[in-house]
Amino acid sequence: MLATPGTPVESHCPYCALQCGMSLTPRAGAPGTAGAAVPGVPEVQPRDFPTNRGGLCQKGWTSASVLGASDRITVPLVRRSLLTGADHPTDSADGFAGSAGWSDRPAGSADEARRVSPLVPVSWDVALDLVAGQLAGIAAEHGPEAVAVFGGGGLTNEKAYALGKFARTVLRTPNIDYNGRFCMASAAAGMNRSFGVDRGLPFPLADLGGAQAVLLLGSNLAETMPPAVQHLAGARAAGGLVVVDPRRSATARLAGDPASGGQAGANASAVGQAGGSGRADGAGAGAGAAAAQGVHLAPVPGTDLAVLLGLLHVVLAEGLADRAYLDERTTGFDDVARSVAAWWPERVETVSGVPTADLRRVARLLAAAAPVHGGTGAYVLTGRGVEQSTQGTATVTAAINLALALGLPGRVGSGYGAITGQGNGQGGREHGQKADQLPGYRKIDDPAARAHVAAVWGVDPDSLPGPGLPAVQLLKSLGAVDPEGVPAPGRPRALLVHGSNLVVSAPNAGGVIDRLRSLDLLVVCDFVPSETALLADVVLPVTQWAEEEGTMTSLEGRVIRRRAAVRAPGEARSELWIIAELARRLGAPETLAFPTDPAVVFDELARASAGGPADYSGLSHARLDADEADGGPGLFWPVPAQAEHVSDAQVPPVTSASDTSPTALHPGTPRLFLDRFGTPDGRARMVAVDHVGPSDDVRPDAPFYLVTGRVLQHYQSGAQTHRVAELERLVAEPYVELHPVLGFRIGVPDGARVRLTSARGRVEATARWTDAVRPDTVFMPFHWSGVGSVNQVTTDATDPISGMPEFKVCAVDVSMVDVPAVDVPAADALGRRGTLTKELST
Ligand SMILES: Nc1nc2c(c(=O)[nH]1)N[C@H]1C(S)=C(S)[C@@H](COP(=O)(O)OP(=O)(O)OC[C@H]3O[C@@H](n4cnc5c(=O)[nH]c(N)nc54)[C@H](O)[C@@H]3O)O[C@H]1N2
Ligand SMILES: Nc1nc2c(c(=O)[nH]1)N[C@H]1C(S)=C(S)[C@@H](COP(=O)(O)OP(=O)(O)OC[C@H]3O[C@@H](n4cnc5c(=O)[nH]c(N)nc54)[C@H](O)[C@@H]3O)O[C@H]1N2
Ligand code: SF4
Ligand SMILES: [Mo]
Repeated sequence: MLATPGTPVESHCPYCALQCGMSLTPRAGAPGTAGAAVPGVPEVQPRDFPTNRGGLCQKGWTSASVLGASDRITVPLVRRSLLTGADHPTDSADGFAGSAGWSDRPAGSADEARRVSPLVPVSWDVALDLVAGQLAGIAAEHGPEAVAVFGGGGLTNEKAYALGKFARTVLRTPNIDYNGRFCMASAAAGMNRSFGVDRGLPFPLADLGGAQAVLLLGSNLAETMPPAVQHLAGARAAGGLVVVDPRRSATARLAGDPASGGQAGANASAVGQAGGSGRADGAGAGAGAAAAQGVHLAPVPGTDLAVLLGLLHVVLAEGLADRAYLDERTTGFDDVARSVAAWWPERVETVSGVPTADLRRVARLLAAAAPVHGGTGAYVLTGRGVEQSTQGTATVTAAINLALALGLPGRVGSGYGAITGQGNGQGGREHGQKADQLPGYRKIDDPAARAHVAAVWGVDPDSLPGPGLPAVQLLKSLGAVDPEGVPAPGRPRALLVHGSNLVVSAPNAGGVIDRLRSLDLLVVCDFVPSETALLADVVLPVTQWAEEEGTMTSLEGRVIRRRAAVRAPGEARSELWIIAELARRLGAPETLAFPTDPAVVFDELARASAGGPADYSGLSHARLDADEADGGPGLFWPVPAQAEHVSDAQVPPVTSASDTSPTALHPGTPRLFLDRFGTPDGRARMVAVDHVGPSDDVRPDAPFYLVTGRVLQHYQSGAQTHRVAELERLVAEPYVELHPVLGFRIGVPDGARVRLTSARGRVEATARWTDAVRPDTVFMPFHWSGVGSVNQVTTDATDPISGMPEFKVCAVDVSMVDVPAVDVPAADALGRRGTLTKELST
């Protein structure tokens, strides 16, 4: 149901996992409101929601403009050379809103006609028949595993679920994984191993407000979730905010440190800026806040594990552990205690550069905040800075061990959490688009899980494939030929991409682009011509957030509703419809249903999840709507269908006022682990881990650390935010942060063009001098493509347990670029499929 003009629709921001509440008001009289033929851009206003409390960041404020992007894809596109005569479009057809179409460009390397053939608009029937025909042919000749699927943590729960079901039942391929492998995999692996359940924050975010200390490892919350900073106010006031980051990030400045004079609000330039239009960013997000209090530790990149082992060493050596809690609620403590014995502070300082005095101070500060010592509570939180590492799972484990030793997890007002990143980064890892997983966070190799889900789907459990390859290995395995050009049977030859811009965001992106090139068929669903869409054989236009219904699961595990406010432009369709149409064309029997109504898909998802760790069986769109209308507290999973089915009920069952049935509804689980952990014996497992260091360490020919991350104004690959003029104006080009001492030493002045070279490739950008980075380290955000794409340089080495790539740290050489390279689109720079340029209409 679409909104009427002037009537606000309550929904959430399309971008990050904070899922700030916003209301979308279709403009009165504007096109795109109910009954109108073309899309509109609704007005965005923040609304009060527990994570953002009325705040939005610049991306949220400007998010609606992407709905009306001038190069929005509005019809299916196919390489002309793949079409038979009858399918050719008319010359006047135009697949892009507001553009004059796309023209051919001379071929870079013309060894394959298809690679240089332009993308042309076609009807849905032509596009879907072509995709289904090619997929069927490839699977018939090379086996079902020759078709692979790549999903995304931005997809709604319904889409992620439908995609996993489609892959396992129609394509019957094991090869499905998603970009959450780049994002959440190490946190997930660590939490599953230690707690038996992976919900990023096992408590509501607002709980942080009462804590006396918060240890933030590798998270730049002040730029990546600005409105969330208000939840740190209590810890800051108590002098207990500890930020671990090799950079003095905007978040580190909230903790204050000697180099910035311990000043409050020093982060104003990063978080306090007002989107260029006088708007305030997240409420209380830094500027003007009370005197910043806390500690900033700036370890050598990739040495956080040593720091955590050292912190636990001090806690144990000084008798600060919560022994009663350890005895009652954990196993494995003795092993862990032995393993940290060798990490005395002086050794940690040698490895990480963190002074022993700081280490002791932080250990004592955290212990003092712990309930066992009469504190009001402490949290240990991790972000991508420590998780995107070949020892990411080990580092998360060490963070959990520290929290357990202090008696924090499973206590109201204390705990461990991982700060989930993408909009549906939490739900996206629960419903079956992950290589090793079935809906409800079930394991695909568990016979009972297979039987349950197969029964919901109406298929034989034996017909379900087993685990597939995790993302980085999957991408490396793609292609009809191997990297040496030799035909290689058994590799995936077709790839369907839903919600990821791999060309920009995958590690060692040059290699990924080569693998994408070597496919027989690349199909990309997107709403804008991302760099990955520009490499595709078929591009299918999809709806965006404000044009569709569904659910998302926030970083706290709260299941929330996404609602449609405007109509989608042209022929853009929901992925649910695309999946259903492909399933039908691929001969799925009537009994194998692919509903297109998100509420109906959700009901099936709920049944499939019943009894799994992420149990949504007590939820429906109607219940979520009613809870919100009643001003309810929100519903956090697990929410089993029947209250009595919950083994770990933390709150007494309630009957909803809006529900007339006599059955008690489960109220959801805002706080996990209060009585027991999700392990078979109910105790948290402490696992001994050790520090090894980054896979690509500094050496004479690559003497500097490169760390990568984000900037406030841009989101991920930039496919969306580069299309927002206001954000582009604020951060217009790729840049590299380097310390003035380094700049002097190697002769790279501020503002010069600088080149970073690694064993994989090179990247060029503008040098920005700042003393916020260590002199041995450079920092670059990953939001750009082409010569400014830092993932041309990053390593694709992965964590042995989680499969997560080491985005955060690698070794580079840094040099001055004398002659600026010509900045060309990524696809074109690679001299093949990128044969399209957009002609600007004049
Ligand atoms: N503006 C913006 N916000 C976003 C996103 C975005 O693209 N843009 N993306 C969303 C998503 S998907 C995610 S996953 C989150 C990510 O949110 P964060 O984890 O906060 O983001 P990053 O900037 O990737 O990394 C955080 C910090 O890690 C530091 N770091 C790098 N190497 C190391 C190291 O070895 N040790 C330590 N301790 N720190 C290190 C970096 O300097 C950086 O300041 O943000 C979400 N929010
Ligand atoms: N060097 C470096 N690289 C990194 C990281 C880092 O810190 N450093 N961080 C990594 C992390 S944490 C992440 S999460 C990844 C993210 O990187 P990507 O996976 O590339 O994520 P996005 O840029 O959000 O790309 C999403 C794409 O899908 C489209 N899209 C959005 N919603 C939908 C939808 O509902 N359906 C479809 N079909 N398309 C949609 C968008 O237009 C966009 O083109 O990047 C990773 N890469
Ligand atoms: S913090 Fe995240 S959810 Fe909130 S407005 Fe910004 S991008 Fe959107
Ligand atoms: Mo992410």
